[in-house]
Amino acid sequence: MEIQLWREILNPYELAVKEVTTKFNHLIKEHKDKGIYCPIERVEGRVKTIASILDKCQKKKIAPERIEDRIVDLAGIRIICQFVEDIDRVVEIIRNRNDMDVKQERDYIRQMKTSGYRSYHMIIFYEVDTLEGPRRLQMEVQIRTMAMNFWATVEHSLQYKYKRNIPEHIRERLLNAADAIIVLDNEMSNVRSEIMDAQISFQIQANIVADILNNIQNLYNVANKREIVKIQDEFYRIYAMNDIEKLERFDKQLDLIAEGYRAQALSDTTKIT
Ligand code: 0O2
Repeated sequence: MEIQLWREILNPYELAVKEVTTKFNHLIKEHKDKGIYCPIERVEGRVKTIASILDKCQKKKIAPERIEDRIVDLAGIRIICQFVEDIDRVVEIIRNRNDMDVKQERDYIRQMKTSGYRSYHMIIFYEVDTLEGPRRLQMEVQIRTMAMNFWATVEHSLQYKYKRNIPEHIRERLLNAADAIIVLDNEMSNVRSEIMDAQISFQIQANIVADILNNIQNLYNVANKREIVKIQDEFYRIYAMNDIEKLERFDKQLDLIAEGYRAQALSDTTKIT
């Protein structure tokens, strides 16, 4: 097939990967802004390489005109979670989205592959707008924990190195490692709520500090220098106390000060007119 033709085929898939990755990244941001725990740690996306497509066509005897129909992972999204429990929440999020239509689900977590591979797979339909009009494309979404991802990445490299014929002694080691990953994920699940609490309060604190700094920056335009220096010193003093409630109170006080300046500016304008 001509290179140009490959481009034409893969172009809409590139758009789909970009759009879906952006949407999930935005979801992470929305959680952060609201100071709530996000079940998605990070998102990756890729369009399958031509070499890998050719490889799959050969292996599965797929005719070139059936590529888009038979190869469901031309566009692939990988969602990495911190904890196994997060995976079900992400699956639910995807099932409930209006812009993604689930065609198939495969749970390789409850039913691990013989290789030791674990991950939750969803094939979805996703529509993109192209010059030629809307295109409804298939995409594969792989959802897994960071630990599962570590295992799969290493195993994938070994499969590549040994051309899918990994020697028996290495395969055995990989299976042992897969068992260790299950233990690790379970252990992390046991401290999940502790870790979540810590991460949420860290995020809330980061949001408050960002708000305070924003307020101080705005005050530079209206307040006098001496007052700003006083406010800044007060902020550093409270920040050093490591007390989120005190920071929150200080943030509210700053809101009131800013509000006072706004009211004053408004009455000054009314007086002039
Ligand atoms: P690549 O290079 O990642 O794109 P099927 O005939 O449908 O049962 P298929 O199409 O391979 O078989 O689907 P499956 O089994 O759901 O696997 C789809 C993808 O999951 C693979 O894509 C891999 O990315 C990943 N995967 C599946 N099994 C394994 C495994 O044992 N180890 C690792 N590391 N990844 C796995 P590709 O196209 O095979 O590979």
